[in-house]
Amino acid sequence: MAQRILTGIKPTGQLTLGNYIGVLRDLPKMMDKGECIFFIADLHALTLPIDPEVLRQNSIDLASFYLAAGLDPEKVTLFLQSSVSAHAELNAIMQNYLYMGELSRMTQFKDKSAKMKESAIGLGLFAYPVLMASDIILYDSDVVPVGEDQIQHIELTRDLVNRFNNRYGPVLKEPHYQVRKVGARIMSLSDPTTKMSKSDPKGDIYLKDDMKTVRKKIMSAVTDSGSEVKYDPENKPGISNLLTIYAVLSDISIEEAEKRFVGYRYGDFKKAVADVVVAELEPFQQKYQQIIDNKEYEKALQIGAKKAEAMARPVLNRVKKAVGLLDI
Ligand code: AQP
Repeated sequence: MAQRILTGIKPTGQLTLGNYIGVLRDLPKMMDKGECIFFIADLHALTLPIDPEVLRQNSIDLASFYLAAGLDPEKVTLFLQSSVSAHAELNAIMQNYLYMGELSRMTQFKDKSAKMKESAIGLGLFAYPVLMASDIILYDSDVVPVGEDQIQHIELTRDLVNRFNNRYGPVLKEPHYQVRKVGARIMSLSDPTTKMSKSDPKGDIYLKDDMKTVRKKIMSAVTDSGSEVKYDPENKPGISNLLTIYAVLSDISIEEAEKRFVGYRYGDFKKAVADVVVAELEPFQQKYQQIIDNKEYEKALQIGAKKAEAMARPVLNRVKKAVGLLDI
């Protein structure tokens, strides 16, 4: 059987250049490497307060961005998580095999909950990795392409699979994560020591930003003292982040990018970075707009939900049988 490649993105906000470089840009290349299962993690988006209309719009945008990146809906399975009820059903089972202690150690939970009053932290935010593990397990996924921040959740999924299989026999498939060597963690342009994140608007480049705004944001990105364009994330986080963006979008190595900018002043270097970002985003946005105008996402999501349901149901049934749930 071809390997199964699965990834999801939450429609919590407008997609950033971080989401694009970390995951989205690579997805079309995977269509020939295995069976691709890509979804909009809309149930996950409910783990933090979100306006219903904003969630609807974000989900449409995200589906359209997936397609604009070059995915062929006939070749991949593209769907809304909430359209396939097996995700929630498997979650209800799997929540019994992950424990409070390990969930409370998840960095993403600690970061997100640290900004909230305890009385406002929903159970869904705490139990987020259970649903994420269920998403992955449900398709017998082999490979999960993610940005660096999601590695911990995949490791936890692997722990869950081993724990479950030790108890019930070889029921679940063990997934592996796949992260980019360069660009797995694009940093904020205003604070290059923190991750560029769609729910934290400072320092983001949004995939929907107009090109003038993109250029302005890059030209005013925080850089470092000194004048050399050199990759040194510890001492030059701002320049290193811009070099990373340039290298990935130009399909060259960091070393090659460094060589191109020997003797450049920061201002001229930033202009070159802005040029490659604009050259990438402008046609991407045009495709996105065409998909939105023709509502191409609707049919793609309908076909995808049916295909996903057909893949998920047998795995769910296998798990139900293993734990002793009757099938009458
Ligand atoms: N800055 C980033 N650099 C590289 N990859 C990134 N990803 C996110 N930010 C960066 C990767 O994008 C995928 C989608 O992530 P998600 O929507 O499931 O949530 P996330 O990881 O929490 O991403 P955000 O943008 O930070 O969302 P919010 O602000 O809603 O929490 C993942 O594979 C992620 O690693």
